[in-house]
Amino acid sequence: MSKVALITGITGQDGAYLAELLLSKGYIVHGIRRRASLFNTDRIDHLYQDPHLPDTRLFLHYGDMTDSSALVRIIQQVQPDEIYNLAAQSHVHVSFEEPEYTANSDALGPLRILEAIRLLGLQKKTRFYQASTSELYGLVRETPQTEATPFYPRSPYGVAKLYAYWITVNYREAYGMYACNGILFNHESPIRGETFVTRKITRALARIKLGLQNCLYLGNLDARRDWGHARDYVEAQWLMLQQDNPEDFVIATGRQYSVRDFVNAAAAELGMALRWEGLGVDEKGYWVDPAAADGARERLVVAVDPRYFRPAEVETLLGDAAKARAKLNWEPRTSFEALVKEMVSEDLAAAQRDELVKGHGYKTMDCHE
Ligand code: NDP
Ligand code: GDR
Repeated sequence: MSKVALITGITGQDGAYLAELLLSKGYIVHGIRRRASLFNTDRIDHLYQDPHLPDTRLFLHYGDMTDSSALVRIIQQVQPDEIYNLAAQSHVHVSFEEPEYTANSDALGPLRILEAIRLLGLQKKTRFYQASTSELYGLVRETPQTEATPFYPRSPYGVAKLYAYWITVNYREAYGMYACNGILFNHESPIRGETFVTRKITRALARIKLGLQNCLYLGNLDARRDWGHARDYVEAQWLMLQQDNPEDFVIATGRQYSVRDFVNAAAAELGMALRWEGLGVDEKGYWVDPAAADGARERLVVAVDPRYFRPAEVETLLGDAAKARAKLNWEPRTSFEALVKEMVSEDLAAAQRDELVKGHGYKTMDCHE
């Protein structure tokens, strides 16, 4: 008998990689998607299976983390062996602008699912994974961060995820549920949302290189993160639900880079060595573009825009995944260099397609967030 999994947030970065992984393991996969005015299933279109065929193993349901009745209906219908709660308003900066909505979807959303499991009498059958985050550490108290490091969130997103973390622990302890938190550090990929800093950088630099965009505006270039690959991290999510006992795990690479390092690595991958000038808000990155119309003129390609500063910043994160290594036998497989290379290569290919479209007189879209 195939196991049945339910993924909230299946249309997001992790949801797409996890759905692919679970299908490859023979699971029947159900996903919750939101109604949108445009198609929002781009990331999972390659996994689509004709629902009219008898051996279909991927099913999508309309629902929302803010809508308890829809969540109960779907869980009752699907009777999942495993629920992966990945859905969230996941943008830290946006959470300062939409704090109440962020709390509703990211804090109360997981509670709604846990309650649905309990009220439907599924607490012995259904295992629950909560997408917890290194943002819980916020103003870090020790480095590197482990499962025992105290939390100090710095954004409405982090605070909402703190509630979600503890309600997951609480339901595990109170009702004996198999519920666990993956405390995942930043993980990226070519299908990372375009407004997160890594993807914003690889996409913009590829477009600048091809003359489709002039400048990349960023916020805090000194922020330091522990960046891994989403493909590796969803494997850890699955492993956490396959153990004898539910536990919480840090998932990280143990290597740390600044945003500026990421810009330099992506630029180097594109053959654009950058020269930096100024400090803080004056900081700018120049590139000597050999193909520039007026000879070897230096072009401004990166500038700081204070609009991207956050009201409270998480300056530095570095994880220690020793527990996951020991108990889950999990290791990150993708290096920082390989991650940057893969992201740049896919964004360059996309920019080349846009160049072709533009060459035929059509307008292409820019992304400024
Ligand atoms: P994405 O932003 O790419 O995906 C979020 C998903 O949640 C999308 O499918 C989105 O739908 C869905 N969603 C958002 N709000 C709702 C809602 N109210 N109801 C139903 N669905 C909703 O995030 P990632 O894939 O990067 O991250 C997955 C999870 O892991 C998130 O919870 C995130 O907070 C957490 N996390 C992520 C890390 C990372 O570095 N990527 C690190 C640590 C934790 P739609 O496509 O319609 O927008
Ligand atoms: P983060 O990721 O906030 O860590 O949350 P993000 O890529 O948004 O920011 C990382 C760091 O880069 C700095 N930064 C910028 N960030 C964005 N988005 N845009 C910019 O122009 C920019 N310039 C500098 C930020 O200030 C920050 O310090 C991600 C999300 O996936 C969360 O859901 C997840 O929980 C955490 O990672 C772990």
